[in-house]
Amino acid sequence: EAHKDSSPPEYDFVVVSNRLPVDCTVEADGSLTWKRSPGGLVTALEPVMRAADGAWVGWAGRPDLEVAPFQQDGIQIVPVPLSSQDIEEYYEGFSNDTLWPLYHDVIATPAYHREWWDDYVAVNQRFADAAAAISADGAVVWVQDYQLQLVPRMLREKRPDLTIGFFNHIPFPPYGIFAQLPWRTQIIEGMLGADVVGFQRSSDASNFSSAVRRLTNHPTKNPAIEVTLDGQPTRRVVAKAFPISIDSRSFEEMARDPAIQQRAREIRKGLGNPKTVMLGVDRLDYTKGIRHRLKAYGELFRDGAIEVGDVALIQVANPSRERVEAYIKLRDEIELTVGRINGEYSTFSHSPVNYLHQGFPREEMVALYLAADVLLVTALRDGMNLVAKEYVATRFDNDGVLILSEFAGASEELRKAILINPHDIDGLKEAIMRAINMPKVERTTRMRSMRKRVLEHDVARWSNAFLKNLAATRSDRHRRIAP
Ligand code: GDG
Repeated sequence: EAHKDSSPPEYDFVVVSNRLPVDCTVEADGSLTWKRSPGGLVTALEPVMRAADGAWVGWAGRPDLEVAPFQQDGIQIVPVPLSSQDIEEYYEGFSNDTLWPLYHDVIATPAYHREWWDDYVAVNQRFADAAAAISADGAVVWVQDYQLQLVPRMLREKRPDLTIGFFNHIPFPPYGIFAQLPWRTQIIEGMLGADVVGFQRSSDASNFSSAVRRLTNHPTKNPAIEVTLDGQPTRRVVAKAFPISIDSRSFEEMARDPAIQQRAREIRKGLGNPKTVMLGVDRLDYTKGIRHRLKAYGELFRDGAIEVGDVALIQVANPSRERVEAYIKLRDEIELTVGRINGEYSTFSHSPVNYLHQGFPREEMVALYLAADVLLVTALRDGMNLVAKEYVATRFDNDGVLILSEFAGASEELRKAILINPHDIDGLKEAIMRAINMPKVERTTRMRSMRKRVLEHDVARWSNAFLKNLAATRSDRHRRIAP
């Protein structure tokens, strides 16, 4: 589309997220190159972007980087700069050391610092301004996740013509926990700037509605919230669940690639072809229950229920938030535990745990999923958990056993997994033994049913459902202005 040179270009569909869907590398000569980061969200939104003249607003992942907007693979990229202080206060601080633990049932203690909050407000305003500046009249703007909860309201104040969506990728906590937040009312009012507020599970949506009832005078009637001003209703917000998913077909396609299947065999061979390969794939995060998993696993060796050589666990712990104190401590604890288990039960040729504090290419991840007889998802709290869905999508052979925490959003859909409470170590041990010994017929029945769900409910279906609800609120709004 042609734009006048004097005015900034305007877009009909704008996505706003903390991170852009591209990664930047600085070349030897100092120039920047950009590579698309292959997340499900980009894959799902790409067709929408192409069809609707779309732009993506977000941070490029490096401090103090001022880059002009550019086009990448048909998506207009609009970088928002963050200073090292913003990274410390808005990102590592308020987002990842206040909101993240608070929203995950205070598994770690949230830190409350007024300077962090001030910077969170300032950075949210920067994102809102950037989105407001490039949105066409009546555009649809979709804001993503907990780092940007104030953006919907800030945008609406500047641009009442916009249709605004917000999706929270992580859980929304019960009011008794949320109430700790000194800025709880501002957060709620910030999110209510959106026309549709989406969550992973219906319990997250109802926790949000309770917080609205406790903190504001806006009447709620699920899933609607009537936002009032001086007691007069002004507009209607819809708060409901839209469980996110993955680009299921692309995982299945990769799994059908003979080179990746060969790689899966090599991985098993490298482990000494044990009877059972178990796998964990997580960002190294205290919400993922990695310690609980290791505890159960280690005890099974101690009990003599499993033996080294017969069973091997691959634990991929993708480095994450490495400057936040709780993550530094967690890494030490996990590595101590892994060292103890291996020290105790390794032989010269085999180790119980193959621990990898590394990230891998997607092809390697798919090979790992194919190589694993059992996938362990033991999150103490997780918005959805895409790893569980990726494992299922990969297993076109209808084999493999998923052990899945009840506290991950995915457990609402993947009912045929072995569902566990990760706090119950004995229960977890039983689940592991059951997975190891599960007959092939049962594995197939369960995997088939889970695959049906994941292949039908993919990420495109998720974004379509959200955007359809968003479009419906727009027509509703027009009706209400001119009945
Ligand atoms: C948040 C919510 C919600 C991991 N290691 C590697 C790698 N990964 C990929 C996985 C998966 C993604 O990262 C992780 O997604 P999860 O959903 O499991 O967890 P979070 O990062 O905590 O995501 C979560 C999600 O947002 C979406 O709404 O489900 O609940 O916490 O795709 O495959 N990918 C590659 N190498 C790795 O080493 N290539």
